[in-house]
Formats: sequence, structure tokens, C-alpha cells
Amino acid sequence: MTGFIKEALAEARKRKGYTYPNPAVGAVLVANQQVVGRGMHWAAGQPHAEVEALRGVREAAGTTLFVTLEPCCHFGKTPPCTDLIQEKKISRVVYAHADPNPQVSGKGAQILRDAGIEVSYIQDPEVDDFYRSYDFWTRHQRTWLTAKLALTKDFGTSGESGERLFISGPEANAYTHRRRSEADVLITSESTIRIDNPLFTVRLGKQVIKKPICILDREFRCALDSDIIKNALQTIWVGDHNRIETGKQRFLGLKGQVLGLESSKNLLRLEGLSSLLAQQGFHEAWIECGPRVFTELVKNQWVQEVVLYLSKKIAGSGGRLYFESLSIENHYRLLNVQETDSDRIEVWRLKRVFQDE
Ligand code: AOF
Ligand code: ZN
Repeated sequence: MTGFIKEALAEARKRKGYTYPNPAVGAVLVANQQVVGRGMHWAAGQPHAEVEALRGVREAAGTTLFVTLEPCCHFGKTPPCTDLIQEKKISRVVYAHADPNPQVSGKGAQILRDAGIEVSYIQDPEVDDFYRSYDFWTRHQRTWLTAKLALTKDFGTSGESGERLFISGPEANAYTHRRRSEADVLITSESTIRIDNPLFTVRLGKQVIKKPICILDREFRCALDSDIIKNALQTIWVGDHNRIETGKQRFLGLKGQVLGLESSKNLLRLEGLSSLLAQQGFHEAWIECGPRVFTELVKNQWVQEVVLYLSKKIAGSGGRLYFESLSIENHYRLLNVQETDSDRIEVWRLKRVFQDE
């Protein structure tokens, strides 16, 4: 049974990072222990995973539908999946995560049971982890933030005069692109753009995918000809709320939005970033900034997850970021470690988030 849920999860994974404000969902239809239909929710406004898995299926009596998320029972942009499941005379539904959406939560499963369909919920830690940011966004109206930093063995982040260093090896870079792909929005800062001029696209094999990009730019001065803006699906400029009009004028005609946060002592107050982005429908964000913004986010526990690439290389510029003073272990718990030829990839999660669960 869990094997088919894993197959449904594999379908859902293909669209993680591309369905906001909806969750990514996967489904498989099983008859006589064989998968006879598969589906995923492609994007918001498109049919749900259940609809795709049942496409072309006429007679479904005796079949079981495995779906990662509890089927919906409401009219959103699309009709309720619970209606379709009944119409197709599906005998059994197995799902692995209750939909936290109050319009659906528990009700989807109950409607199916009331219609005489056998409904089973099986808990799967992988599926729960998959929906962590969707749950967080729905329950707290906040975006799940993950900040990444690459460090040399001597805790350097750049060359001696601040120039860009290629610190991480190929596995860490591949990990970055996977995490960019799974995030709904990518965040960087104006200073990183000025120094590095990054593309900030998702590059998986030969595929190049554009994502929504959020630029932290207090004074709204990001260069209009930056590669990042040309390669963004849309740009969300976040600057000082008192300068919003300046931002709107500067970025007029470009695809995106200008949003404001408070600032103090010439720094944006990033505490509000998570709520601001949640209002745009983003469940999950991946942050690649310089050490100053990184330090601020981690010290204040404003990010839920921290990813460190600890390289075996020495920069010579060592200790620029007084890394030890971050005391990451005070507020974050080490969740996962992966050793590669050139780096050690560490994933840390906020302890407070564990307490919320
Ligand atoms: C499902 N299957 O594949 C997804 C579900 O506006 P709509 O009609 O697309 O509905 C969006 C809501 O449906 C979304 O907020 C979430 O509660 C649920 N998502 N449910 O049965 C799916 N994507
Ligand atoms: Zn649905």
C-alpha cells in the first residue's frame, strides 16, 4: 500500500515549486495491484491530480485511488474531486496527508465515507515533509524560508577583496538547483546582484527554468539590465515602504511587483518578509544572499531552514564572517548531512518549528 503512495508522491514531486498557491499533488489509480492511471496537479487553475489520474477511465468500480493529499470537496478554480471520485464509482481512496485548507480539512474524507467509499489515511513521514511548507503557509500565513550559504574551510565566503569565489563542488551545485526548482520563489539581494550578476535560473540537465525572483533592494536601485531580471519569470522588489513610489516608477513596465517593508538603521526589517511573501501565495522560498543578510536572518531565527555547504577549500580570506558567533546550534537542529567529494552539505531546521508540530 505504501508503495503506491510513494508512486503518487513521485508524481507530486515533479511539480513541487510550480503550483503555488496550490500544493503539488500526485495520484495513482490501481486495479488488481497494477497502476492503471497516473496524474499530477500541473499548476494553479489546472485540473487536480485526481482528475488527471482518472482521465480516460470509464469504469472504475473495484479500483483504489492513491493520492498524496486528501481529495478536495469544494469549488475553487476547479470542481470538487470528491464528486468525480463518486461519479467514477471508485471503491477505495487512500491518502497520506490531511489538507490543512479549512474548506477541505477532514471534510473531503468524510464526504467520501458518507458516500460509501472506503477511505484510509496512512501516515508517511516523507509525504508530511513534502507538505511542510504548504502546512506552514496555510496555518501561519507565512512563507517557509530556507537560507543557503557556502563557506570555505576557513569560513570565508569571498576572496580577499570581496570578489566572488567558486567555493562549492558539483554535487552542492546540483543540490542548489534542485532546491531552487522546489521553491516557489527565489530570494537574493541587490548587493549580491551588483557583485555577482547571477542568473538565478534553475538548471537541471539541459533544462533552464525561470522562477519568480524576489530582490531585497531597500533603495530600489537594482540595475535594470541585470541578468537576473531578464531571466526572472516575474520580479518582486522588496524595499523600504517609504520609497515604494520610487520603486514603482523605476520598475514600471517590467513584469513584477514592488512591495515594502519597514527599515531601521539603513537596513530592511526582514522579520516581515515571510508574511509579505505569503500574501503573494508563495509557500516556500530559497534564499541565496551574502553573509550579512544570511547572518541577520539566522541570528534572528527568521528562516525556518539553513543549508550550509562547508567546502574543503581554503580561501585565505578566512573568518570574514564570524561564523562561530552565529551559534547556529542554539536555535537550529541538524537534520541532515551529506558528504560529497568537495563539500559537506548540512541542513538545519529551526527548533521552534519542531515544537509547532
Ligand atoms: C486536490 N487535488 O491536485 C490539489 C488540491 O482552486 P482549485 O480548485 O484548484 O482548488 C485549490 C485547493 O484545492 C487548494 O487550496 C487545496 O486545498 C486543494 N488542492 N486538492 O484534491 C489536487 N492541488
Ligand atoms: Zn481536488
